[in-house]
Amino acid sequence: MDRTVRIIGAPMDYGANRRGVDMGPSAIRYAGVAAELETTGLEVTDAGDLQMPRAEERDPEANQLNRGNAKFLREIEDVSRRLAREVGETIQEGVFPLVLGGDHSIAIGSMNGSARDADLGVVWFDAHADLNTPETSPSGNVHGMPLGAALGRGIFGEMDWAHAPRVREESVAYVGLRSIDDRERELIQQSDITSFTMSDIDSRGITTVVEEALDVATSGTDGIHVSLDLDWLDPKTAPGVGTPVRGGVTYREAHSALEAVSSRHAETGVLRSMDVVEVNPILDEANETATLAAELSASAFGKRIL
Ligand code: NNH
Ligand code: MN
Ligand code: MN
Ligand code: MN
Repeated sequence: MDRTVRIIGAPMDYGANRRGVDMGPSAIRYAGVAAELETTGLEVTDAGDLQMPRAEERDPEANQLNRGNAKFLREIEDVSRRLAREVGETIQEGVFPLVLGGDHSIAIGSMNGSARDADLGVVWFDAHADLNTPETSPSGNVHGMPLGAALGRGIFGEMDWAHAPRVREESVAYVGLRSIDDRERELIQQSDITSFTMSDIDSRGITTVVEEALDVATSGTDGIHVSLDLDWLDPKTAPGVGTPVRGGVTYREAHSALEAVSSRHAETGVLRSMDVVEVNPILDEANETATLAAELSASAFGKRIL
């Protein structure tokens, strides 16, 4: 890859139901993400972390801005706005933004920033669909809503700007779903989103599925955003995540998938932005999940394992 990568830390944990995921950016840096990326010949810079309001210091009245049962929308709104600006400016400079989470609510900011100057396709590697809205969410956790927000599907109140009109349902592909809420299932069926579940991977193989997901996301768009939720992997391989779900992809499948992303980029230059989310080192064994996050980031940028 020709580009410079800028690491942007987004130590957000307001979107999930447990603490610790705010340490994700430190854990992934500690696992050597910059050095991993440099082995592919890329130039890597680090913009540091976005400032987060600390949970212990937050305004107890903040919940008055909630919509439906969405929790901490004020904090998430503020962070998303700043992250969107930073991602947008990074791309304008010709630099590639690699956003380290933090919980998956940060993808609201990443996608919004990346879609400012482009029709944006999205490949969503996740056990979960993250298509809830404040009206449909069973948990109120905004990390289950970033695609709902980007696609303009619910009423997010102060955060309705998060609707990114240049992200269209027909350019969004899920890979590896295995935990979908009932209302999300209906939303997916009514939508033009393409969904590849774990059973699609079982029957058709990771390579075919990822190639098709890339076809969906690249067709009729100017570029793609890749969102990698570490709970996409099997919890035996990636235990350090807040919401583990059995039956995820293996180490080999994960690498093969991200290598397919980098091959596609090498052919057509499609990759615009990426986030790596939900690493929770508190729940981890010897920083295993962050190490995997660092390695998979490098695979997405051209590192090869034989
Ligand atoms: N769908 C559930 C919810 O909305 C779980 C979302 N959790 C995730 N998503 N980790 O990737 O709360
Ligand atoms: Mn997710
Ligand atoms: Mn998930
Ligand atoms: Mn829309």
